[in-house]
Amino acid sequence: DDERAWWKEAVVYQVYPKSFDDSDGDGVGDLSGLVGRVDYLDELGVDAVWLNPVYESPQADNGYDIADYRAIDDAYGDMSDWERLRDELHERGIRLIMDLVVNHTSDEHEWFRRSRREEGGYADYYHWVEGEPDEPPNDWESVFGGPAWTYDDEREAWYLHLFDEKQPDLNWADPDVREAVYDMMEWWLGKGIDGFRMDVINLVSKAEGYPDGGDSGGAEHFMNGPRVHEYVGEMVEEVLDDEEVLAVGETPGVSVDDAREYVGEDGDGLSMLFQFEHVTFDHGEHKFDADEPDLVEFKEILAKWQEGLADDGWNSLYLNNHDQPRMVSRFGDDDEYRRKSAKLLGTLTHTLGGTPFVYQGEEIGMTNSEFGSREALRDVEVRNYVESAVDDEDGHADSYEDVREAVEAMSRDNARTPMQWDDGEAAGFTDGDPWIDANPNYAEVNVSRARADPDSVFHYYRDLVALRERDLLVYGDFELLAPDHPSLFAYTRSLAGADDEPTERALVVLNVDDEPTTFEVPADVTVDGLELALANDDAPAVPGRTLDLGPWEARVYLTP
Ligand code: TEU
Repeated sequence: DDERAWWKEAVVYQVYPKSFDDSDGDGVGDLSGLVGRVDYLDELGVDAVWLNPVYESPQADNGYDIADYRAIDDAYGDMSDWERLRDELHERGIRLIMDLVVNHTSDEHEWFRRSRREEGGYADYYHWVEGEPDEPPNDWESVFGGPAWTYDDEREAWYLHLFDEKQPDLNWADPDVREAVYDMMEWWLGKGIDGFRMDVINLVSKAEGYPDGGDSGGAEHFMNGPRVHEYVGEMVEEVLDDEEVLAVGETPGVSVDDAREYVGEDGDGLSMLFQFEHVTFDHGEHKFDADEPDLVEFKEILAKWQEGLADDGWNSLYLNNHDQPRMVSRFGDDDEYRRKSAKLLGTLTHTLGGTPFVYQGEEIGMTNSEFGSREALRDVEVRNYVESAVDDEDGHADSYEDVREAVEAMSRDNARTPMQWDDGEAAGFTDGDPWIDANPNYAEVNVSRARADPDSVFHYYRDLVALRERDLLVYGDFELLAPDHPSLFAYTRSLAGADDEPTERALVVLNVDDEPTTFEVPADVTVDGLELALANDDAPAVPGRTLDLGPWEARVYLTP
């Protein structure tokens, strides 16, 4: 579907409020702090903000455990602060996308309280299974480790939680649950939001009878489950049938074919998905057993998604978010070539087809941090992992030191260290004690310094965001060049005119390596008419047929 839409032409900025800006000195980021930074987002030039959860929550999973969907958690401020944020963003033409977390609630949600007491109408709001207190109903595993079931003494039954035990899964088979979710979504749309990012929306349907999963941990019985398209399609029909409203589904484990069922012409009607293939291919047994990412495989995956959704559906483009390590550490070079590789990776996400998502701090080349002791860790996922690896009888490690490198490489806490505003205490994030330590490199890596340096990642990102004004980069066809080249990521984009002849062309060349690379442009790629639009190094204004690229050099050539 080649229809235009604002969310196809947008660059979206993801704000993790807990770590963005703390205005009241309690060490936790808040909405007022974010309001004070809206001009910064405007200067970057982004078109929309995706705000991670700010709803009432006991913070077992940093707000992905919601106790009241219609209340702002005190830690972030109140509803008037939220309305001020909405108005400040809208005044600058920046849209606001809220996080929708409806696969599960907090166990402190009123619904769960009533459900465990089997109070009228709420008894089936969650997945309850009778049984002996020492024998879970099946072998499903939680994403955060351990069994996906907890025995509740009050109701004397097991309840399902694909994540933490404080995040009981809602039972979407109960039509009252679906109606309650749709009512809440309508309520937020009524407050003037511009869309939703839907947390693990492809997990909401669980196979009847909860059959054992064997070595998949149960995933085949709840990932893209039996009624998922009935539910998502109904949600779109009931609440989201307005093209102007962005609906981005977070869908771990989907293939391109699965994706089309959610976003394709004949699909459920979502706008786009966050798929995970390019951010899990380097995992071993699990994320804390990861290898160096292989570029050829990385290119293959991204090209597959470019081609796979080219004519049916739409891609999101991201290398970073609050669940992933910092891209410059994972896919770039966070040492000698930090800034250059950060610009190269930003060039990739802003010149592929789809909607680029910039995660807070990515635009100044923030890197992974250090977690010298397990006490420095905050995230439930990594704390559970360290406990299972080090403390448990059958754990594979003798001490934290044995797992520290893997933890520092992949922990979600890497993405949650405070946004680095300046070289003051705690990187200017808070006047108090930050809830998580700032990255030790904040004196060098911070917004204030980046703003003052015309050669910074920040100013390069402003140029990238401006470059996205070109339909060529938003809607153009993608073709990967040199697929087997071990260090070069090169591709063309082209926009055909009425006669199907390309009227606008782009050639993007990225040297993903700290060694120089020479690229012979394939004979069937036309270089005349191309001019340099953006580069992270000195580069010839027009491309020859042989391009000599320095370490981590990125160039965007296009027809003006
Ligand atoms: O993440 C879903 C999810 O699958 C990720 O947790 C990912 O699988 C994991 O980090 C990889 O090890 C969403 C939210 O983005 C995440 O922050 C929440 O923790 C999770 O759902 C539960 O709400």
